[in-house]
Amino acid sequence: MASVRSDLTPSPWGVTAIKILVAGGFGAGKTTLVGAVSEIRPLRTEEQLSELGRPVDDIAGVEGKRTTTVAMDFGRIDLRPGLALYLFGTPGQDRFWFVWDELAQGSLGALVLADTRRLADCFPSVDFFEQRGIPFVVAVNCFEGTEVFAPDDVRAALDLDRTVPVLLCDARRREDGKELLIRLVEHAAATRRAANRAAAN
Ligand SMILES: Nc1nc2c(ncn2[C@@H]2O[C@H](COP(=O)(O)OP(=O)(O)OP(=O)(O)O)[C@@H](O)[C@H]2O)c(=O)[nH]1
Ligand SMILES: [Mg+2]
Repeated sequence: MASVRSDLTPSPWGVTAIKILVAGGFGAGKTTLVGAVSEIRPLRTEEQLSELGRPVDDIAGVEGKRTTTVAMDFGRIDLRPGLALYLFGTPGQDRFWFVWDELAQGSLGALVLADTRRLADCFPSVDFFEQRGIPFVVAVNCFEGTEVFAPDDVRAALDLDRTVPVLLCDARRREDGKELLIRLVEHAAATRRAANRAAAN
């Protein structure tokens, strides 16, 4: 897969391209978020959930779900003129883990979507980005009818570092998605500055 440059140096034609991953557990709303914010028609790789998959596809809590991502989602948004974000949505199910390393190459950071009905499902994403030193923001997707938890409670439950932003969102709302992406880019830039300072001392 061709990698997308995700440093903050503009290309010769003046556009800075940043690669962002949208991760999180099965059914947390990754495909929905990429589709909501993308300014191009998003690429999706959705397949029907089938009776055969029932023993391995745990749809408890998302019983209305009919399809699942089997490779990736792809979208693009210009946060401002000259700053393009390329969004790569990961597949949520364990059996597609093998594509994650490839997808993560060259990424500036990640959004980790969390569903508080199945919070533990986002642990593997959190571990993945922590282990690789990839900055991430946790976005709690507030599905209707579910209990709303304060961001600090979610941070404690996930045992996150206090520097990791935790935000509430509705993955279907474009404005929420944009806000998350802005926070992520700011967080990644702050993380990089802190690392550079530490290296200089
Ligand atoms: N009510 C509500 N439904 C949502 C929201 N976000 C996603 N959904 C629905 O929840 C289901 C799961 O969303 P997806 O975007 O497919 O989730 P996903 O994380 O891409 O799922 P996988 O690729 O299978 O891991 C879909 O039926 C969406 O329409 C939300 O914020 N509120
Ligand atoms: Mg999906």
